[in-house]
Amino acid sequence: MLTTPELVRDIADEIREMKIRGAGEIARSAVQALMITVTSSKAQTKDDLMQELNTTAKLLLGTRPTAVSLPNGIRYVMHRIASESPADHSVEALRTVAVKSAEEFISNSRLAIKKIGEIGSKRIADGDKILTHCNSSAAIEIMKQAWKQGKRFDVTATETRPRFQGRLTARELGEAGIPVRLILDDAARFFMNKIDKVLVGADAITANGALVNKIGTSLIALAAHESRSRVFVAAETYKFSPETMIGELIEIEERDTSEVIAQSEMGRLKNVTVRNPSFDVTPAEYLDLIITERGIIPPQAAILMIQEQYGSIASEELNQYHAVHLSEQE
Ligand code: RI2
Repeated sequence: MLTTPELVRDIADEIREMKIRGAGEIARSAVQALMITVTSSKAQTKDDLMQELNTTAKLLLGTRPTAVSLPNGIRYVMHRIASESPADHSVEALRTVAVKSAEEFISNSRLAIKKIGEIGSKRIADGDKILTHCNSSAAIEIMKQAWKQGKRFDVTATETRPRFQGRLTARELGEAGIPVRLILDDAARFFMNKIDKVLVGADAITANGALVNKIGTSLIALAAHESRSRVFVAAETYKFSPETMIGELIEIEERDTSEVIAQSEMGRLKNVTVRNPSFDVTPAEYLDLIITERGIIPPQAAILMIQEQYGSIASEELNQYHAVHLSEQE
């Protein structure tokens, strides 16, 4: 039987190694890790329990830097603890609040995907030609619900190098009965003039309505813009970044170069360096709309969504979790 820190470390390792992946799933797993910390802690005082929670939070925040769902999930639980567990409450009361809010985040985030499916499927029409990139559970839910409603369309899925998440998408849609064409990432523009709608997920939405998503998304959006194909983003509201409202930039994760080229082959190349950014930024003007569980918004309304959700959280608190994040990176 693993001890709690080991279980939590396992979750952190699996997120880092992308055994657990997808912006929504890493947030749910991070919140699950907070819950494991609380339920198996032997702490007798609130201070000790908070210290353990902060250690877990730091560990998780240092795993993957781009998807803001992860810090937002952690913030959700920590904020609830701070606001619903006043100083005179017992350590047990703190435990109860932490578990309740973690369970709430996990179940709300799953419900959000279903709701996005419901709302977004209305924007899929019979006969549509859809292109998707990477492997987004929210985008897939839209297509699956539209298909279940009897709409008939086909999907072009990019393979999504270097980790080929597009194959997962192709398999899942194919198993749902949806016809899928799997293509090289580089073929996106070749097919774009036949595409009606590009539908992608999100790792982060910034205050100015830009989309941070899997590397290659911005090129696809550019090709869509040229062909006048629509670009739809499926994003739960916890993918919106409050830090960007107070001037922070989203950090783009750069993964190991061995994902691009084997070390042995690299060793034979002279004067060559390799770069492997995992995400890129698509400006708001290349996006048509963002489908959230609370409705469809134009990307320019992202700031309103952030203000509505985080208006009650003081900027010191946002800074506090950002500081935890940064100190972990050093
Ligand atoms: P859902 C993925 O990141 C992709 O960038 C995808 O678009 C995004 O998460 C959202 O996925 P990665 O973990 O939350 O494969 O919609 O790097 O499932």
